[in-house]
Amino acid sequence: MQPLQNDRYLRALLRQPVDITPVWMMRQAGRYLPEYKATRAEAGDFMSLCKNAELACEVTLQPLRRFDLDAAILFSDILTIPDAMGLGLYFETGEGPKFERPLTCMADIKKLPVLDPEVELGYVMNAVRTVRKNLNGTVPLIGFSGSPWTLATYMIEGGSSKAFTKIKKMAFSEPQALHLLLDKLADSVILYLNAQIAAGAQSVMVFDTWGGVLSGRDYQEFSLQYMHKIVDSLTRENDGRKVPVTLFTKNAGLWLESIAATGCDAVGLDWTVDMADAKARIGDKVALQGNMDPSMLYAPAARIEQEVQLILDGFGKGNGHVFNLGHGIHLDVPPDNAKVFIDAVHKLSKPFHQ
Ligand code: 1CP
Repeated sequence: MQPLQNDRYLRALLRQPVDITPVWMMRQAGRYLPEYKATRAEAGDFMSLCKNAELACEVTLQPLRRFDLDAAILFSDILTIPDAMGLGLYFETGEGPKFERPLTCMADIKKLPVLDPEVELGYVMNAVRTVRKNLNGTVPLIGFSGSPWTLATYMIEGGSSKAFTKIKKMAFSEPQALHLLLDKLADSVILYLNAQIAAGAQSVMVFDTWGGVLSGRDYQEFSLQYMHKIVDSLTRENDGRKVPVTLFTKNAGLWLESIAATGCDAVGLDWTVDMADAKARIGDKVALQGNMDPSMLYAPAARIEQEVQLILDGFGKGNGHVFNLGHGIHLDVPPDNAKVFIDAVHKLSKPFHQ
């Protein structure tokens, strides 16, 4: 395996010095890129794209050909685990992911199989190996999973949700059923992420997109507790290098201290958090990833650059900042605006590392 040429991203996650602030974008491979749409059309449907290692590798690399990104993220989806558990994932045009057989009760949850990710999710590991080979040591590869809570929302709601009434009904009237599900999911996520690390992922991130719809107490009980278990059970070193772990809960600004206390290396921040405030609260324990509002990418170049400067000023001097958007890039953003953003981070961050 080639030695890593650009390790800024891994160094920043471990709060080590870097020359400029590393940057990548959540959902950097995807529908805002015309070349993605072309490859997706070639693959047929979305899951066929995920299951084809060559095409998954191609779309992983597409944003890196356009932009000066400091990391690649594996092209896949968080819903691979529920799909492998047999829930029947499908996509309806314009409506997002859906399950043919959502979970409704304890009996459904008891029947869920324990996954062997090397078998049922072997296609993900093949994609990791193919991407690592093709990256050829240029930048590190990020592996990822959904959090148990976020995966459970899709498995119980049967797809995307706004009010999360079905899963909350289970949480508050049949908590032992939901805890059994979350426990099974946490075990699967641990095996899944450790398999990605063994296959070559150089850092891993847990996406808890929906943890922020809970009260503080319920967040601890139904989401953070399980992410804590995951952090405790991951392989933290591979090939002589640390494998940093990032936890991202959207809308979790009130709970940063407890997220940092899990022992993760980095906390992902959405744009509702003030960077200077987050640094003062947890910057001595973890690295911070974020946090420009993805809608800022609709603005003129000068406004994007101004916002990058404000966030860099907020973090200030010191180690431990990975620049990112506060959530995924929107699908109608002009790719040139993403380039303005990425170049601005590199150009404007130099003085903070002298
Ligand atoms: O039609 C298509 O091309 C499908 C759109 C799409 C894409 C491009 C889906 C379906 N997933 C993905 C890729 C994806 N999903 C990545 C790729 C790597 C990257 O470039 O970042 C990642 C990391 C994800 C993770 C993901 N999927 C999350 C967590 C992160 C987040 O953005 O909050 C979630 C919640 C999903 C579920 C999902 N899968 C797809 C869609 C459209 C959704 C969101 C549905 C919803 O809003 O509820």
